[in-house]
Amino acid sequence: MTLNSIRVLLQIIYASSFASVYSAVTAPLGQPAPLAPATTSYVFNITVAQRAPDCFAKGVLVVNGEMNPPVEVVQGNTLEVVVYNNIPEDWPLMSEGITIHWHGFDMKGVQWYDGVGYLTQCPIPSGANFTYRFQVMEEPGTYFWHGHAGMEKVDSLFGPLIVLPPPGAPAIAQYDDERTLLLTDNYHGEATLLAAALNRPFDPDKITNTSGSFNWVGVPQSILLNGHGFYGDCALLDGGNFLVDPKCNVTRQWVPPGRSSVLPYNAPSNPGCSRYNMTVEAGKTYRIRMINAGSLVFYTVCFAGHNVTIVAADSFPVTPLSVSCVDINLGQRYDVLLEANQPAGNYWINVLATNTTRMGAPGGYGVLRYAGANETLPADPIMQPDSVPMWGLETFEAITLPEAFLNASTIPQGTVLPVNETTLVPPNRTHILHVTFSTVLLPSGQIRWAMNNVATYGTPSCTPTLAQLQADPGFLAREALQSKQGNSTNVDMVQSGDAERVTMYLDDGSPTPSYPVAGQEYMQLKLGDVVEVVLQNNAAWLNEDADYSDGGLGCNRTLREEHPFHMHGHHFWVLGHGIGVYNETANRTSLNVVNPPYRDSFTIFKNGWSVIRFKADNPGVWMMHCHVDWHMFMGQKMYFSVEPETAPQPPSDLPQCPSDCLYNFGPFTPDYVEDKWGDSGYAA
Ligand SMILES: *[C@@H]1O[C@H](CO)[C@@H](O)[C@H](O)[C@H]1NC(C)=O
Ligand SMILES: *[C@@H]1O[C@H](CO)[C@@H](O)[C@H](O)[C@H]1NC(C)=O
Ligand SMILES: *[C@@H]1O[C@H](CO)[C@@H](O)[C@H](O)[C@H]1NC(C)=O
Ligand SMILES: *[C@@H]1O[C@H](CO)[C@@H](O)[C@H](O)[C@H]1NC(C)=O
Ligand SMILES: *[C@@H]1O[C@H](CO)[C@@H](O)[C@H](O)[C@H]1NC(C)=O
Ligand SMILES: *[C@@H]1O[C@H](CO)[C@@H](O)[C@H](O)[C@H]1NC(C)=O
Ligand SMILES: *[C@@H]1O[C@H](CO)[C@@H](O)[C@H](O)[C@H]1NC(C)=O
Ligand SMILES: *[C@@H]1O[C@H](CO)[C@@H](O)[C@H](O)[C@H]1NC(C)=O
Ligand SMILES: *[C@@H]1O[C@H](CO)[C@@H](O)[C@H](O)[C@H]1NC(C)=O
Ligand SMILES: *[C@@H]1O[C@H](CO)[C@@H](O)[C@H](O)[C@H]1NC(C)=O
Ligand SMILES: *[C@@H]1O[C@H](CO)[C@@H](O)[C@H](O)[C@H]1NC(C)=O
Ligand SMILES: *[C@@H]1O[C@H](CO)[C@@H](O)[C@H](O)[C@H]1NC(C)=O
Ligand SMILES: [Cu+2]
Repeated sequence: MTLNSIRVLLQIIYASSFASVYSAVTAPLGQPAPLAPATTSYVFNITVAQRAPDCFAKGVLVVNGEMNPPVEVVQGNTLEVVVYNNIPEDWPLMSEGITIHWHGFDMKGVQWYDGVGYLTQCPIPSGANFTYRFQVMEEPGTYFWHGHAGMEKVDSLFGPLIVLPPPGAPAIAQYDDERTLLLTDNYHGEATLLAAALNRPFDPDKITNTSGSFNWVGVPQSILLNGHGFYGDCALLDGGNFLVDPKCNVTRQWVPPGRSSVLPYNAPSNPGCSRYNMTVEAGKTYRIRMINAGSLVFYTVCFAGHNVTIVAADSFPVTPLSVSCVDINLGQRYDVLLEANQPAGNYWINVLATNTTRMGAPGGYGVLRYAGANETLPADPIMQPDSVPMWGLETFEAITLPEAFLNASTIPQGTVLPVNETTLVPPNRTHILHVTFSTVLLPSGQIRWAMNNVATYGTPSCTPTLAQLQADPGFLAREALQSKQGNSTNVDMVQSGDAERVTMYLDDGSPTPSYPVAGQEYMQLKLGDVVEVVLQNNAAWLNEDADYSDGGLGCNRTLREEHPFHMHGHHFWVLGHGIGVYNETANRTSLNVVNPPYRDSFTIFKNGWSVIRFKADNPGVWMMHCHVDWHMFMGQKMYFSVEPETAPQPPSDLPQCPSDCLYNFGPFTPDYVEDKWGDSGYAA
C-alpha cells in the first residue's frame, strides 16, 4: 500500500461532512476543488508498538497503530490535532513526555503550538492529552510533523504534513498525480538510550560501549523509504561493513517469525522485508514530495533512468531545475516532477549517503515501477553508497526564487510574505550575527557541539521559556551576560546559565573564544529587524586545552561535519554557501541578494560557511538548531527572542511540567538509566 493510499484511511475526521476535501489531493488537475472546510481534525493516539520496518523488530512510537501517518490541511483552515500520550511511563523518553512540532510552519500568532518541549510548552506526559488547534496560514507545500521534546522523533514520531492550496489557487506546476517519499534513518536501539551515552563524560581511554563514557551513536542500521527498508541489504552492497557493527547485534531483539536470527536478512531463504514500490503510469507526470525526516544522514536520491525537475524547496516554489539526483538534507523537503517517460519497467530509487557526508551509512532502495511491468527487481545494479558526487556549490546556487515572486505586481496571490513586505526580494539587513561552530569539552567532561562556545542545554527551567520571557520581559537583560558588541554588527547576544567565563565574539576574525560553557544562547530582536546570520563551520575539534594527543577524539581531531540547520517561526533567504572562512569583504559580493531561495532548512558544509537572512516578524522565542537530532541534543542550538511580550497569552490548557525536568543535563549514568528504564543503554 502506498503512503498516498493509506493517507485517507488513517484520518479520524470529526468534521465528516468535509471529508471529501481529501480527494482534492489526488484529484486530477482541472477538476473543481471541493469547498474548504473550516476545521480539519485528527486524533493522534500515540502508543508503543513492535514493528520491523527493515525486518528487524523494535519498539516504535505509532499513531493510531500506524507509523508516520500523514496530515493534510487546506491553507486557511484550522488544524486540530488531539494528541493522547499513551506511551507507557517506563518507555525510555528522556523528556518525560512528547510534543508535536509542525516543521516549516511559521506559526504566526499561534506561537504556543510550535511544539518545542520546554520552549513553547512542557511535554505532554504519559496518560495526558493536549490539543493543538490553530489556523494554518502557511504557504501551500510539503512539510512534516515530528516530536520535538526529547529524542522521540528518532523513535518514529513523525509523518508528512501537507498544506493544500485553497480552492481556486493556481497549481505550482502541471502534473497528473503525486507521491510522497518520506525518508528516514532507522536505528535499532531506542533513541533515548542511544542519546544517554552522548551525555556521559568523554574519556578517550574508555571509548568502548560498556565503560560508562561517551559513546557515539554511529550510522543508522537502515534507511527507510515510506517506512520500508532492508536491514543488511548486503547482497546489494559491496563492502558495506555495518553488519559487524556491535550495535547491529541481533540477539537482544525479537526476530520476526519465519526469519532467521542470523544475517543476512535478505537471503532468499529469509524473506520478509519488502521494498517500497512507487508505482507510476507511463506518460504521466508525478509530483514527488520528498521529505528527509531522518536524524543523521544527508541523502542523495537518484531515480535510475530518470531526471527530475525541482519545483519547490522546503515549501516555497523555486525556478524549475532539472537534476539527475537530489541532495536532500535533514529537515529539508523538495517537490520534484518526475516524467514517466522511459520504457515500462522497474527502476531503482537509490537513497544514498555520499562521500562528503556520512561515509559508511547504508543505502536505502525502493523500486519505481511502471504499471504493467513485471513485479521483479530492476535488472540494473543499484548505486552504491559513496559512489555519487554531491551537488557542487553551483547547483545550490542554481536554486533560486522564480521571477514572479520578485515583483509586487506579479507575485502569486496567496503567497505568504514576511510582515510588511510586498515581494520575496530580501530586505536589506539591519543586523549581522556571526555564529561559529565547534566541538567542545565542558568542565564536566561532557563533549558538546557549541555555537559561539555555548553549548545550549535543553531545559532552562521547568517553565516554558516563552512563558517565562513573556511574563518577565526584562529577564534576559537582567539575568544574562551581555556579549561583546561586535563593532560592525550592532547585535546584542545574551546568555544565561553557567556564564562566568563566557565571552561572545561576534565580529569577524575574533580570537579563539574563551573556555566553552553550557548555557542558553539568545539573540534578542525587535519586530522588523532584518538579521543576516553568518554560520561558520570549523573543524570539529575540541577546545585546545583538552590534550588527547593519543589519537582519540582529542584536539588533533580533524573530522569535519556538515550541519543541516533549521529555524523556527521564520522562513529565511539562503544567500550563499562557501568553503573556508567567511570573509565579509571577499565573500559578500558572491551572495545572492536578488533571488535567493526562501526556505526553512539549509546546510552548512564541512569547513564552510553559509549566510542566511530573515525578517524578525513573529513575536515569540524561536529555536535555530542543527537537525541532526544527536547534535541538537549535544547543544547545537540557540534562540531568537522576538518581543515575546507582544505574543498572545498562553492557552490555559498547556501541559503541566514534569517535576524533575532533566532532559539533556540529566545524570544519564548506566546505573541511572538501568534504574529508570530497566536498560543500561549499552546493548542497543
Ligand atoms: C489508544 O490506543 C490504545 C491501544 O490501542 C487503546 O487502548 C486506547 O483506548 C486508545 N485511546 C484513545 C484515547 O483512543
Ligand atoms: C484529556 O485531558 C483532559 C485534561 O486536560 C481530561 O479532562 C480529559 O479527560 C482527557 N481526555 C481523555 C480521553 O483522556
Ligand atoms: C551479541 O551480543 C551477545 C550478548 O551481548 C554476545 O554474547 C554475542 O557474542 C554477540 N554476537 C555478535 C555476533 O556480536
Ligand atoms: C513491492 O513489490 C514487490 C513485488 O511485487 C512485493 O513483493 C513487495 O511486497 C512490494 N512492496 C511493498 C511495500 O508492498
Ligand atoms: C538527464 O540530464 C542529463 C543532463 O542534462 C542528460 O545528459 C541526460 O540525458 C538526462 N537523462 C534523461 C533520462 O533524461
Ligand atoms: C514478464 O515476465 C514474463 C515471464 O518471465 C515474460 O515473458 C514477459 O516478457 C515479461 N514482461 C515484461 C513486460 O517484461
Ligand atoms: C568515494 O570514496 C571512495 C573511497 O575513498 C572512492 O573510491 C570513490 O571514488 C569516491 N567517490 C566519489 C564520487 O568521490
Ligand atoms: C538597500 O541597500 C541598497 C544598497 O545599499 C540601496 O540601494 C537600497 O535602496 C536599499 N533598499 C532599501 C529598501 O532600503
Ligand atoms: C572592527 O574591529 C577591528 C578589530 O578591532 C578593526 O580592525 C576594524 O577596523 C573595526 N571595524 C569597524 C567597522 O569599526
Ligand atoms: C509593520 O509596519 C507597521 C506600521 O509601520 C509597524 O508598526 C510594524 O512594527 C511593522 N512590523 C514588522 C514586523 O515589520
Ligand atoms: C596532536 O597535536 C599536538 C600539538 O600540536 C602534537 O604534539 C601531537 O603530536 C599531535 N598528535 C597526533 C596524534 O597527531
Ligand atoms: C578578506 O578579503 C579581502 C579582499 O579579498 C582581503 O584583502 C583580506 O585580506 C581578507 N581577510 C582575511 C582575514 O583573509
Ligand atoms: Cu550538526
